[in-house]
Amino acid sequence: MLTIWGRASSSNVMKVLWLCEELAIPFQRIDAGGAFGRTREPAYLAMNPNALVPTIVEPDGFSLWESNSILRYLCATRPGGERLHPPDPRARAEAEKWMDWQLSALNPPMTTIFFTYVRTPEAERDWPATHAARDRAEALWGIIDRTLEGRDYVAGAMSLGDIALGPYVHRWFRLPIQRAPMPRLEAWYQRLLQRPGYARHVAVELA
Ligand SMILES: N[C@@H](CCC(=O)N[C@@H](CS)C(=O)NCC(=O)O)C(=O)O
Repeated sequence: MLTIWGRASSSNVMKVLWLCEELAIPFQRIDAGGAFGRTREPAYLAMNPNALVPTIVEPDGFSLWESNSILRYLCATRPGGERLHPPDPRARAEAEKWMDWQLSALNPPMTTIFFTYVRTPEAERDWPATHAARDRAEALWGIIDRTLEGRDYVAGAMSLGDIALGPYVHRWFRLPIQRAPMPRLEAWYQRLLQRPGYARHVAVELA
């Protein structure tokens, strides 16, 4: 059976758990990272020298880190994966650009906002940085809102693009921040909430 190392509160672990549910992939999860530690133990570092989660391990010992690479790998190796990661080069690229954009553009401001409200004691919060990050994130969510004009999912059909972005849109709508109205973004979030894997693993209390 597939092993997933990583605490369930990690956005990057959530993506993998959600995909496993979408594709009915059996797995066992082992808590690691954050308060659970373990990521600096030699055995973990041998699998993932970044000391981050998630890491997956196949029964034959093959291991892989970097959540979006894990999503691609699971789609390539499990039945039904092509449904969420189509072989057609253009359809695939449409989804992959959102995966790269999540890592490079969206992740930095969303991490700043999330850490301020959820992981940083009030006295230590950096408000100028948080306000700048909120502004930046709002501009980025505006890009998604406009992309969703006339489509249900970011690449047209449901894809790994939606899975990579899903944890962050939940945080965007749950954090106690100001948000410009974005009806298509809200409708997409509501659509994701209908998916059992998203509801179970991603749309959880912020921690
Ligand atoms: N780009 C990496 C980032 C991994 C990452 O930053 N993971 C965070 C949790 S979301 C982590 O391990 N933080 C340290 C910890 O939990 O101990 C990925 O997508 O997998």
